[in-house]
Amino acid sequence: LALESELRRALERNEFIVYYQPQLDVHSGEITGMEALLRWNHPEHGLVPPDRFIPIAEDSGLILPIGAWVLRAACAQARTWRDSGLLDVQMAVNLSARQFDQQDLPELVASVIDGTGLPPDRLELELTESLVMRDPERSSETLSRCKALGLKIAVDDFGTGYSSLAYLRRFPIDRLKIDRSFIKDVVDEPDDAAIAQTIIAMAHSLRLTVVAEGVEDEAQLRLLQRWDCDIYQGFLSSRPQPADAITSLLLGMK
Ligand code: G
Ligand code: G
Ligand code: NA
Ligand code: MN
Repeated sequence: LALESELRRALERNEFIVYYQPQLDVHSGEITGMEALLRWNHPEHGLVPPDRFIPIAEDSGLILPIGAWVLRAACAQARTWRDSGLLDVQMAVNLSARQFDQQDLPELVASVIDGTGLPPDRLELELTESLVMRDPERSSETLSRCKALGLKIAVDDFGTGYSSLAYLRRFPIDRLKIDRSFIKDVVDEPDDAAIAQTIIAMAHSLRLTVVAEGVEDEAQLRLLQRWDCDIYQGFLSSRPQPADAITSLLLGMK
């Protein structure tokens, strides 16, 4: 309960901050997107990672105002980068279960898109595989209503939820993110390599793009190139960083 009231205060006091992690084309190395990742800049404890407070925010319902804040902040930042001519790519924002269950989610997203002036196709919503599969009928309907706004849908942590790709394809999704647990040992574990390679091939045959998460070294990247994965994300390229640091990075690339 203490943490819950602290979270409520954190929102009022503007203690949340969005970090951004670039997503890159596996072959060209070009930045093709950014993932928005929430942090809490606690006045005493410093930077608090999301696993430490999102579950409490989720249980208390505070994830709704917090999530709306993240969505607005990330879209506004994407618009700023776009207007400055520094970067015009997709901004990926994570949604939790409570947000996905929100009846008026499409209206909220529409109001953020309108309010920030970000072109709708520059926004991507990330939902975990297990969340999408929890209530397939309902998910399908919610996803369709969101897609009608013109945005993109990515299925996060793919491979951990035991759903078949063929089944998942019935949903209006654009992209799969291979969970980083498969990428971690992809060089040394033949089973993980087989899984990753199979996900990539099957996703492509279903016209989905594939993002590999948690890429930390060159050997992993070389395999992803060989298997023709589309996009990667991970410490090899960049850790999640505040907007200012990303802006410097982009300026340095000009
Ligand atoms: O940034 P980090 O790797 O520590 O993120 C840990 C977990 O928190 C990931 O599962 C990520 O999807 C989740 N997460 C990060 N930012 C957000 C957010 O804004 N909303 C939600 N619902 N989850 C987030
Ligand atoms: O569940 P989700 O995919 O949203 O989680 C993203 C999380 O993965 C973030 O907390 C981010 O900090 C973390 N992350 C991003 N790149 C890497 C990486 O290369 N290695 C590891 N171990 N974690 C990463
Ligand atoms: Na994610
Ligand atoms: Mn993930």
